[in-house]
Amino acid sequence: KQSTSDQTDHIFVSKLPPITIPNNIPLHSFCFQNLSQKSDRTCLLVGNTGRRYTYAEVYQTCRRTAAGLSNLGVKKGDVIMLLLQNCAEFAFCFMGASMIGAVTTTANPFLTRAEIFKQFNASKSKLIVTQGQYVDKLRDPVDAGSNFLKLGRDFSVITVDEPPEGCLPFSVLSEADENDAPEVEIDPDDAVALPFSSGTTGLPKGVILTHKSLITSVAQQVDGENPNWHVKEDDVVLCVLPLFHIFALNAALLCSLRVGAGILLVQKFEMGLLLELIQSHRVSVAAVVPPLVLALAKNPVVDKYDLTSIRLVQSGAAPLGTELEEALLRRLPQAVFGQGYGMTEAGPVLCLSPLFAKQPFPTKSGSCGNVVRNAELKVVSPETGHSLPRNQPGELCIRGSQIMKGYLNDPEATARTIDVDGWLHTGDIGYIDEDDDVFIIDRLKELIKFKGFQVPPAELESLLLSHPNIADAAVVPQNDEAAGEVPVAFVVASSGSEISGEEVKEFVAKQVVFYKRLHKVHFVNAIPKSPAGKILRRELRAKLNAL
Ligand code: 4UU
Repeated sequence: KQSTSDQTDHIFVSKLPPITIPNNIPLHSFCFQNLSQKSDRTCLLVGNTGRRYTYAEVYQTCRRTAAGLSNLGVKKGDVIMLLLQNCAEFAFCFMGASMIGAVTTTANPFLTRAEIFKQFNASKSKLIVTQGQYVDKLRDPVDAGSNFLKLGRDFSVITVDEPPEGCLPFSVLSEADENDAPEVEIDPDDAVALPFSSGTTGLPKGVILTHKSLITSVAQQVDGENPNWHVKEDDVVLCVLPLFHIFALNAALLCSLRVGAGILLVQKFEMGLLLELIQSHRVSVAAVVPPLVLALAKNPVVDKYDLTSIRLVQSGAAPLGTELEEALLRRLPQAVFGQGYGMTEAGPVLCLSPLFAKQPFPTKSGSCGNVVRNAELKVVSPETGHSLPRNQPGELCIRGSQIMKGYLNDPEATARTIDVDGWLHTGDIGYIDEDDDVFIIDRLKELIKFKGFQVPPAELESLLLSHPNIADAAVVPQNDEAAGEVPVAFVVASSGSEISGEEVKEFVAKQVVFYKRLHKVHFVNAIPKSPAGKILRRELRAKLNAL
């Protein structure tokens, strides 16, 4: 991207004063700082087993895991893949890897085998930590370009439960001698996390988040005299959103570790069980996505449970309507409700409701919050590239030490996203009003969000084009009550071929994780494109709305 700065740059910052952020230390040191003050407190509480780990136990197990990873040959700069539902071992591996300067790439265990290995190969992962039930997907040799990879021969698989044949038990990590972990020098700009995101365009890419980025993001939320996300050590934070996504990783795990709060790990979303756990463990803080707000606000079973312990609810990852917010507050009148606005590449948090602060500021319903402290926000006109004053919608851009270092092995995509002045372009259209409240009103980028999950149209389009009976295709979002958005396809059949909408849907469904499945297929004669060959997505979305 070219520079978008000019003499009259409109730059917005937080009302909260800037703070000093210790982002020159490694992430694990930051999260476990002041360990002696919290060592006996509950750190992780595993919902499905009831098992509790204190901060001292978690720290020690992370150190053992660091040694165990090192014993398996993982070195500084190497990548490990976590293919896990929420569990304590996720935290042990993530922090253990950090301790030896290794990097964690996180993936949804529901991904198909092809999706998993695309990420595995792109990230050059050395090993996979998963659950026994997913190992079959990892078994047959996979084509990694020129050579075939085979489980046990070319990469190790460690399972957190009973290891199937050829896999290692988790004890190889958790029961290693913590003194075996090598001492490594960690630079603040070294990578620590490598989540995958399609960003504003194209296929999923590795997002390099460094020690400095994640420390900065966490500090922007929970540090300072007036923390913006005022979670305290006597809070019990609900972690039901998947830790493989940046929202839960950052808001539920890293922020909670920093402040010394308890983290309730919920393995999978099941309403009755979730409510039971919230009630019995007196959950006080919850990070949620709009579909979960919908369930909490509308499901009659909620009335059977005592949820009065909840004091803070943060919704993020997708837009939330004001009606739903009001419905939730009728159910949880004692709670403070607000939004967080994040993006994997942004480190992830850009905006946070000022209602979550220790000394809160008022805000408006429907706003995704105010820009976080120690960061700059600007709104850029997609037409002119100039920054805009208040109340004028444009592309939201953010600058600060929290943003990603770049995409893995993709300097072009990095340059398209972070401009020469260091501004990260989000692809979201929004504005900032006279009270600093930020509103997101549209998406400039291709991305589709199904219940907060990323659905990259480019990935589905390339799959569709691989079908012999499909000549051209475009995938766009259609609004959906329950999911927010669902992917639908416009397809041009090859001349003389016959293919039904059902066949197209099934062809895709077999190859992708459930949330990327097509909900509808429209056959057309041609896909509208710009002279440069870009799909005119706006036109297709308008066509959908007119149907
Ligand atoms: C409208 O969704 C995320 C991260 C969310 C997050 C993280 C930490 C929220 C709060 C928090 O504390 O990341 P991605 O990369 O999966 O998707 C990013 C995109 C955004 O660019 C935007 O289009 O998801 C959409 N999005 C939202 N849209 C994220 N939050 C919001 C929101 N309202 N509050």
